[in-house]
Amino acid sequence: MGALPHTPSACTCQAGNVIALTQSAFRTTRAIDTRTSIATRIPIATRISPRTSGVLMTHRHSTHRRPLRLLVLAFCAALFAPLMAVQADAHPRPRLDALTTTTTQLASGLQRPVAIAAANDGSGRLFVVEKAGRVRVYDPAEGLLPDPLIDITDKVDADDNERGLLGIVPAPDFAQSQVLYLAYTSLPDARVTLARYRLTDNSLEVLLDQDHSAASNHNGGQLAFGPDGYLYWSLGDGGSADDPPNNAQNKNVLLGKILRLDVSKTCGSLPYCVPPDNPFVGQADARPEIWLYGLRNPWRFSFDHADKTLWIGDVGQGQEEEIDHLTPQQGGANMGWSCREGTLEHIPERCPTDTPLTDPIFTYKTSDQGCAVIGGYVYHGAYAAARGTYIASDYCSSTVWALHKNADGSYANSTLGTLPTQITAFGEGTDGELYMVNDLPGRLYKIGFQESTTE
Ligand SMILES: [Ca+2]
Repeated sequence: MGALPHTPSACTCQAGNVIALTQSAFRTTRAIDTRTSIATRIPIATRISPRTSGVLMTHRHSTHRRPLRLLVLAFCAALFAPLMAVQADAHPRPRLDALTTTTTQLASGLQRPVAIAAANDGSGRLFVVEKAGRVRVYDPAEGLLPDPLIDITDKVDADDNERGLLGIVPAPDFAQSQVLYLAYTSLPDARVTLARYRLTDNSLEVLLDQDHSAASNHNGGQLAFGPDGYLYWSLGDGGSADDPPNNAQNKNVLLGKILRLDVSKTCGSLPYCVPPDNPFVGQADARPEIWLYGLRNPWRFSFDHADKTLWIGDVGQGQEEEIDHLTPQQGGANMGWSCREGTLEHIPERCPTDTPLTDPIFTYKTSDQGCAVIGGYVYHGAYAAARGTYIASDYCSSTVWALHKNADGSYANSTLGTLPTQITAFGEGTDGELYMVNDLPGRLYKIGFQESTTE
């Protein structure tokens, strides 16, 4: 059985033996990419050790030297004030190379879990999607509840490795409405489907679907509400290899895209509305629902609600796994596939002559360093040194990639060790903490961070 978002022939991971490997590797690995160590990019002002500052501040003053000391302090304050102001305005600067991840197992016994969403109702619950068509509940007080919250297995085509119930997000007003949105491959004709589920009456209302019967891989399936309140949904390119119909570059079809929808109201016969500022509204030969195109299998994406940016993990074919980072002003961007795979030219005759391509901000080698990127989240939890860091991983290598945008627009990256094997998805708690689930092991973990103490 291969990776969920991708079916690599090279990945022959078996659940049992890789778990054992991970338990030991997890504690001992401190894989730092020294070629791109973030330490060299940290401005000097931020490298002042708190310990040194503390010694300075607690040094006993002699009374007669106080005026001179005050002058020195004033000079130092004047010298550093502009730098500190710049730092306060910029992103925080975590020392990525000093961190490793930890995991705490919260639950086991899940059947091929593929997505996590936090209940935004103050309960602290996590909703965990099982590929066959169930939504399970992890309650912090009760653990994993035995009965599913939702069971739509009779509506879900979970054939092959990549079809199934793949995405979930609660409505922004979930606490009152008890509405969730689901993304799945539907029976009987394998359409990738966006639907609204009401817990009040267990009703399922299809909002939008797209034929995906030609091949079973690359279903996409991430759902998230953006900082703008609109619902974003990712769809894979239709599957097979090399995107035979060139769907991703064809704006007339929804495959190989991320869509942006207003699901808070209806428009005419549509059970949703197209936001009027979507990039292709009113344009001939383009579906107005499209926000981004040229994607292969954007299995997992997320928003950083602190700066409103969008992070995408787009699974590669055989050369490069890629991570994209876009501002809200980049709607309409062409992300390159299948003209390019990652940063590499793939099918040159499909490269547009009139449209610039948006490059990934980070890539790694598919066969050497993993098999399928699992896009994650920017961390905003309790561990201060990791805040503001985008965390992603890979289904086969379990490597934790940490990315951070520097003030000059460049990106720092580091690896923070490895996670338990076969990660399929990250989740973000309402408190900014991160979680993960893994495929055949069927476990839910909370992710933490610790400072490395040894070289
Ligand atoms: Ca791309």
